[in-house]
Amino acid sequence: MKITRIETIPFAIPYRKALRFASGEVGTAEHVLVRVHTEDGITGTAEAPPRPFTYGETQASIIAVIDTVFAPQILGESALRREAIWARLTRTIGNPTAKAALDMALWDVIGQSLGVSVTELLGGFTDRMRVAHMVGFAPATEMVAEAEKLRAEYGITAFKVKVGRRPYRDDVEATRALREALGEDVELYIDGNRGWTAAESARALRELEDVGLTFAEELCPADDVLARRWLAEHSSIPLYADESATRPAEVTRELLAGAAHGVSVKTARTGFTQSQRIVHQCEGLGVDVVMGNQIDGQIGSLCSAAFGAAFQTTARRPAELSNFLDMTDDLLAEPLRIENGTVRVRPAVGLGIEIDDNKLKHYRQDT
Ligand code: MUC
Ligand code: MG
Repeated sequence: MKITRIETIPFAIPYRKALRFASGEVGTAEHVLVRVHTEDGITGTAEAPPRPFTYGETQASIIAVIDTVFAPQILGESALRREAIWARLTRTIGNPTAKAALDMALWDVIGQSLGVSVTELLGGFTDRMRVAHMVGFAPATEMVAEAEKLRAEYGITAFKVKVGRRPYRDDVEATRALREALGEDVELYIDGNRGWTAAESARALRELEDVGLTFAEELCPADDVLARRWLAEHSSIPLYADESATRPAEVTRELLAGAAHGVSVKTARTGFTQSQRIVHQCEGLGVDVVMGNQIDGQIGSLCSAAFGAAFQTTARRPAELSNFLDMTDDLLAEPLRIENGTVRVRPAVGLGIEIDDNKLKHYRQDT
């Protein structure tokens, strides 16, 4: 199962409505399709979403690092030697979504070669994931209308509310409006993308105490080390680490620092190999996880669902899998569907990613 060729294809698909949050916004999915070809004719597929505001990667940097640094290190190697491949990739620091896409494409190759799905290969806990939807910045009435529409059309009953604006009271009002409109049965949690200071976060959390939030994610920057610890000690709502905990070592640091009570796992940045390590690390420590969203397209959401369904710990709570719904189109031949608030894992070998060639031709930017 020698790796013979690696393709990196830039493509751009516009969103109907941009997703806005404290660290940036995404109005076009300018992603990279990564394909790993092997000598037996098997091709593994994944996508890398550049998020410069979170990881410093761009579409051009992802293509450059894969083509010029990673591909020469792994061409000719067996796709089964994931650990050897990982050891080579991690000689280079950073570039998380480039590494993750390669890793997921390798798992796709292995699943196809064994005739099993990646979910079964990883653990096979279940065949579906409940869905949580991220609601981006907008006037409160629009945020409420979006959540109501997603509940009515797709049966989604868990929502992550983007916060981190100034003044923080705007976000408190929007979150409260969502609770009032959606009722007590809906799950709500918030994500600040490092937009507030610890003091602002503490005031906002206090004012949101009666809103019944499940948890609050990344309210202030990871570099505010003591302030985050102080916040975690004083918060009655559990705090989750997202962009501060993108590697097992960072997970350890955030948890031992007392800065977080739970961890967001994103396959877009830790692939399946590193995500699995983080999940087991959290299980061993008795720390909860949530399957997060890197503003993934359908391919990335399918990968995230395939991983989340593999483990009891990740399948326990709704996964953020629905923001592709705001894209005008996608590359999958058979679109990903959300029904009754759930995504079903594809009953296919590998990841079950089949690309629509006409769509790829239309959206790719390199021809
Ligand atoms: C999230 O959970 O933060 C926004 C920025 C990013 O890195 O991911 C998204 C969603
Ligand atoms: Mg987040």
